Amino acid sequence: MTQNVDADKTKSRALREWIAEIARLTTPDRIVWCDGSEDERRRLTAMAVQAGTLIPLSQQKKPGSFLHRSNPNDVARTEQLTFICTPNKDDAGPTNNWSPPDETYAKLRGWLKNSMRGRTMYVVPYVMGPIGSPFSKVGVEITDSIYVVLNMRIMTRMGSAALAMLGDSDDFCRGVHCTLDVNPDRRLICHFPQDNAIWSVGSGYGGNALLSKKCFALRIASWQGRSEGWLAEHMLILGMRSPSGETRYVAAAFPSACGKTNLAMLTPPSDLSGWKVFTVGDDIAWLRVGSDGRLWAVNPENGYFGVAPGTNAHSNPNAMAMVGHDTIFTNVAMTPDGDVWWEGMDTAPPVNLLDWQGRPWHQESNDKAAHPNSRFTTPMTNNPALSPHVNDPEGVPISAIVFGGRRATTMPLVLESENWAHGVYMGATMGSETTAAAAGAVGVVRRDPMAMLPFCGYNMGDYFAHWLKMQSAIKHPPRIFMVNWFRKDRDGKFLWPGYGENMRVLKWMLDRIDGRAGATDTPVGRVPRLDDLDLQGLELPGDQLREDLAIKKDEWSAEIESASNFFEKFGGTMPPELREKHRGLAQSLNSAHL
Ligand code: OXD
Ligand code: MN
Repeated sequence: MTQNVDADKTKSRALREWIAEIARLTTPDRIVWCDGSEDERRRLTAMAVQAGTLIPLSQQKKPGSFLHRSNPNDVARTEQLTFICTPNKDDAGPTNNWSPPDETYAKLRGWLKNSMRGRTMYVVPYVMGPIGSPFSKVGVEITDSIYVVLNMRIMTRMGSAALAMLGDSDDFCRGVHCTLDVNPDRRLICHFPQDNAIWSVGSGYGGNALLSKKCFALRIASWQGRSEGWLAEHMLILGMRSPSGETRYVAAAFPSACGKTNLAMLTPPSDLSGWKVFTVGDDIAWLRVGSDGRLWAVNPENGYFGVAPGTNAHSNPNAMAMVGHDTIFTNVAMTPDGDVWWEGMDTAPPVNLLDWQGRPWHQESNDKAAHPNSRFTTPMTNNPALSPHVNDPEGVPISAIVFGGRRATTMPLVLESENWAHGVYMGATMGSETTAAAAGAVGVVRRDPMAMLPFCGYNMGDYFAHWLKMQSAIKHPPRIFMVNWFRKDRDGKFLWPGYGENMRVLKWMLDRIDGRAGATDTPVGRVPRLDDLDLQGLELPGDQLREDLAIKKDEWSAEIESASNFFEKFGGTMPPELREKHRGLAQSLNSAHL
């Protein structure tokens, strides 16, 4: 057993000491430092195939790609087992699970004692953000899972570049991950923001185990953002190039599995000729105020961990192209000729399919062939719509912020805020129906402010205050909008075609910002009239669109009531400015004739 960490691995004494400390606790048979090389990828992949962790797919149909089947008890994020462990309970706030740091460390240390005996400990250094950017941050994840190492290699800038960036510094996020026996009774995802540390035990699922993603880039980074004056958000970033060649950028927050990856790499309808969308990021944005007084965004990630079901040549042609090679699929179905399949792929399920658990599957079966939260992990360089500015050290300037949820009623297709504070109010009160990305009931409306409910690493009342405070630093703030692609008619049919057609809504936003498009004022925000939207070539009955844009008093009264109850949870930490906005809105709604 190697417990002495070679000085030649890193110049950072703090890193060497921490690795040695975790090795003393977990007593692995060997320690492997990951360098991120191609050679290493080949070696680890061969080992994962040998161990049955990865199943090779057909090299003709899906070159360089593999299938992983997880333990069936470990297929989604487990919010009830996710904790913010701050010394003071109030710092975690009423929407996070909290446990005291000392007690939690002691419990986890107990579970981890000798947990890597007979196993390999991988040390995975990684950078979040473009290499060389002053905004990028280093993390190191210790893990006993090859699947995690290979996914981290896709999702982050992993290996020697991270150690070079760290140098002799002690400033890195310390992530300890151990799968143990994948037992839900010994599963916990714990964050210690005051120590820049994460301990995740008992799960191999991406959102729990790839510690760079939700754990570091959102929960820990949101805490750091508050003290350093920036924002870590659950947002995609896209660029829209107009026919005249100008590119503008939008950052958009949606809860998990609401089509963020689709929107981030949208293909505009042919009727909007000359427009093109570029992806900067599909899940996370780090936003800072530039010296020009605008808000600038970087995508800290290097790949996509997207939901497979529903992805097809219509909903996301770019994603279909990018998962065609060098991709790790998790919990999708497998065809007899070594290809993958999932519900909503738009091809009939092939015969002799194996379901996500490797069992024979028949069309008559009541069970899904692919798990509803099955995923692909793909390098961003596979994306045909990748922005040429994705590695720009300063990021890209943001013209609009969009909040969105999955709502069958109430929320119109699009709503424009009056100003920053109103936009923050919209984000703070947003709600969405739950999806399969987290364990638990699907389809229940819950408040999910800024789509950050499961990801904010501190008290959300303070988080709202931080958002409001950012206004004074942003001289040229982006305009804030709310969208809903999911409103339904009385028969349960979607009112808006969605996918590529969403470009029409994004275009309206840019036209609003430039003063080219109209809108009508309502007590809850500005809404386009039918002829304010560019609808050329879209066959959509006027009544249907009118219904999609309607603000209904009874629905909004219920919405305001539900937001009031949510605000109550925060007591004194809820900023008075938001309470004031809420009261004003309730009053104007009351007196309006809608
Ligand atoms: C994700 C999620 O995986 O939000 O991005 O759950
Ligand atoms: Mn997400």
